[in-house]
Amino acid sequence: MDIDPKQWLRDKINENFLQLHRLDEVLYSGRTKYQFAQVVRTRNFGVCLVLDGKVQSSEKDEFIYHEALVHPAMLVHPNPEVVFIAGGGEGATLREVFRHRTVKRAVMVEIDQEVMDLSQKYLPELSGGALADRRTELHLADARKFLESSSEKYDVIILDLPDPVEGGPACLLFTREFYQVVLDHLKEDGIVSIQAGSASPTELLILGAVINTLKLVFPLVVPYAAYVPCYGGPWGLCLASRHLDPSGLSPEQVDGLLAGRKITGLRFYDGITHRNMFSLPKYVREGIARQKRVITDSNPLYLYGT
Ligand code: SPD
Repeated sequence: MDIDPKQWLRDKINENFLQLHRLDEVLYSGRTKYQFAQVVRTRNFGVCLVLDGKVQSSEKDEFIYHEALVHPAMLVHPNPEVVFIAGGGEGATLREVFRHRTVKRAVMVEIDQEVMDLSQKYLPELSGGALADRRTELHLADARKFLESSSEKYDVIILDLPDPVEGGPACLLFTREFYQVVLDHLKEDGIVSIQAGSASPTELLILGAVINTLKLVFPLVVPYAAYVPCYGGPWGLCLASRHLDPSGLSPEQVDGLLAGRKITGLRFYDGITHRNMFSLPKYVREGIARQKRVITDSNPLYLYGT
């Protein structure tokens, strides 16, 4: 097959595995201050934001990732009022956070103004107006430096980051030192939700290492996964807290909690989906248990190949 780069976007999953998206149009392509950004219209997934060659959000399936990242943490928290989001420049994580009417304030810290501008220009429906919500407090900054320089504590912290691509802006947001900063900024009942890399059988290094690293800092770490087609496979997520564990909630309990918060309009997440996400397949449980790697500032872990 001809893979003319003008006609195909290559998302390099690893050195031996490319995911190709047929392109209808390149809407933007250029370097921001922090990363290489593209906005493309693909035949299969519609408009996509691509950072350092990796699809971050697609028009057609972004709801899966963003609902999966946000709602388990928000629902298991008894009363999430103040939420912190690291990254999430498209505004879709913020959109999902505001489905919870308990939220009084959402502090979002995104490093890359150009990513936010591109998302607003080409994918405005992802934020759905959430960036202009009066409860939104937006900061253009490095999320780690922001937290390190503040003493505020949050009910829920959501790390909506790109993969730890070498030279990219997220590498030091996957380390033990950063996770300690996150714990220090969680209230007693607080919980953090983290995008934690692929959950495909051949790609479990990052997920396993993130879990090992979180376990050095947090009393309770609960991994789960959702299949996100535009990421090329099942995607790993993690919840970490002092004592909140949503993994045992039954479908009826989850649906009851959603109804109690008057949340409607979800396309992915409900009680049955919750049970599915927290029932990791055997190969994932065994694969992450085999990983011994821990991620530190002095020994960071980079995504294999970019
Ligand atoms: N391999 C792509 C993983 C992308 C995870 N971050 C997505 C950010 C979307 N808000």
